[in-house]
Amino acid sequence: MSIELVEPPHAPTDRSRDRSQPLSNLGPDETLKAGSNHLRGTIAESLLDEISAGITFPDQKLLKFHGMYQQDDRDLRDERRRQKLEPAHQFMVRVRLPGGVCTPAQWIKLDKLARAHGGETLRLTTRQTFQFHWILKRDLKATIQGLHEALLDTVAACGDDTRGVMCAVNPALSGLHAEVYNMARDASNHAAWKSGAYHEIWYGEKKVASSEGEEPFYGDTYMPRKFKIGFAIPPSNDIDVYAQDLGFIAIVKGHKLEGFNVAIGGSMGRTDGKPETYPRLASVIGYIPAARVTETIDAVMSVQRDYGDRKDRAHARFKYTIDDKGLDWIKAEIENRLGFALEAARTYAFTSNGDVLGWSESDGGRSQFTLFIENGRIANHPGLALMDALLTIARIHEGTFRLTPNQNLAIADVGREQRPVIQALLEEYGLDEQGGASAVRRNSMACVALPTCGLAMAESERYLPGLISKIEPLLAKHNLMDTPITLRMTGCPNGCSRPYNSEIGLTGRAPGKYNLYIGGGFHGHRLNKLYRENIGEAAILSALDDVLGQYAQGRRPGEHFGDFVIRAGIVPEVTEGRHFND
Ligand code: SRM
Ligand code: SF4
Repeated sequence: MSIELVEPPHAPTDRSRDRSQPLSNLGPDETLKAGSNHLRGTIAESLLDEISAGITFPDQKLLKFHGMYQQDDRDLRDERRRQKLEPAHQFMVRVRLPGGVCTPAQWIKLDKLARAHGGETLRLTTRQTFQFHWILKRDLKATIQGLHEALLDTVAACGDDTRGVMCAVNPALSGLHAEVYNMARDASNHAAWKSGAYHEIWYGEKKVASSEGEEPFYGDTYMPRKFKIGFAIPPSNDIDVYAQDLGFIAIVKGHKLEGFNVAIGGSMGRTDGKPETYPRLASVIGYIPAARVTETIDAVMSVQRDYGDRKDRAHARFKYTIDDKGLDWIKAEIENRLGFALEAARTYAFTSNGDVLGWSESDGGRSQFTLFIENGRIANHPGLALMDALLTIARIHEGTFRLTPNQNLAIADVGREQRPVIQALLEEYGLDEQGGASAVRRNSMACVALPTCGLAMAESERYLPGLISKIEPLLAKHNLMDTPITLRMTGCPNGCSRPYNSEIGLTGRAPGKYNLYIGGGFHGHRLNKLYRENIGEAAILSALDDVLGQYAQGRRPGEHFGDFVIRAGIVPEVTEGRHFND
């Protein structure tokens, strides 16, 4: 069944595009959204079709707004093609989990669903949520309804909307964390799309007629592209606030939240060989009192909604709107919509974008254990029953879990009496020592890539642990095993592990081939620079041996690797402007 691509009848609330432009002049995704009956499309029918394990192409696109992606097992692709079979379709399901906070009861449910439908694995993502992979079409509804029982959903986890709203996982200040986390949760609820499509398709509810229009903010065509929001609490920049389309940097006096500096226009995605696409770090444009967060979200998002490129999706992120129109123009337009001028940005300082691993104290006598989870993969690995261990902990844990932006997991809000119980379980499962990993491994991230990601050009999650095992002897040789250096790998240039602001970045070009970037800022404040292009493992190790050796010899006390390679002239600094890093 095809979707009718017609001008929607309920235009009055649709401020989501320049109405002087006929739909036919816009990109195909715009006409698809506009004709989708607010994201219903024919998803319900596609789910019932028993002939294919997949769904129609337009429904695949709409399904993203519902937090799900049709994928296929790429390890099996060639063999199935040879056998003239359709690809081994399955679905990735991404949970909406603002700030990465979940309860033990929710964990138990997620674990159960993953064991029943998700290949007995869960994946913690770089935006603090869970992904299920390997879900078959026939199990999608049961999965979503199971999440619903645990008060979770997948609305807007993907698609041209707000995505997962991030929040710093600040172990030291639990009162402040609670306050800012509540704002992140409210922001997610406020900015998520509102159509009844989700309830009708996944929960089987009847359509409710409304005179107001289903999407008072988004209209019929939603955002031009994904839009990402995050809340940072200095001195930790764990959420990588400069990689967000809209970032809020908490300004705190004592332990009291005063307001936020506002940063706009961050994003990582780029395409090899297309210099008109580039990563850009967000620009700080001013300060707002804490009470103004919601209206600021509306003002900033509406500027992008109304001025973002709706013809060319490769040019549709907010960063391009800002660079095309000029930062001053965008800021003035935001202030115009807000009805007040932003105050001058307040002083703040970040010190790192990593996690503090192990036990740390919170105020009020509670503590938190942050567990290093290599690349966010939760499964029962040979010799490490990680999934079982976390389920056992969830069964007795009385606090919360916090998923970190570095794909790690904090067992948070642990009371005094519970701490020894949790410690004993960590020891029983061999999770207390964190495996003697190098500081580089503990500060590493890899995106999912193969075999599920349809865009991967090279391995990432399955390859990085082994590569680090080969880098570690070099670190040992240069006496750098305990020196934190951020290392991030992706299987393509899209930047899902935020590789372009790491001190060492590796982005996949082809099977076994990567671009090597160095010189990013230790706390995510500076883009790195292309150092070697399209190289294989031997060349990566040789290049790293050389630059790590120079760093070990020439660094100043406390100097980070990224800062050193710039000071030593190994790569030039990526400065203001369009932020090109290749
Ligand atoms: Fe991402 C697309 C995985 C964080 C930039 N990302 C994808 C897809 C859905 C592939 C696709 O479109 O078919 C990947 C699914 C792989 C799989 O099998 O699961 C995927 N992205 C991920 C995750 C799971 C990586 C991870 O290992 O944790 C992260 C999920 C975050 C979440 O919970 O919402 C993830 N993606 C990011 C980030 C980091 C961030 O947001 O902090 C970025 C860079 C920031 C940015 O948006 O620029 C990112 N993903 C992209 C892009 C490039 C976007 C662009 O504007 O250029 C794509 C491709 C696209 O959208 O066309 C993409
Ligand atoms: Fe897939 Fe590329 Fe994102 Fe990795 S960076 S998950 S390969 S889209």
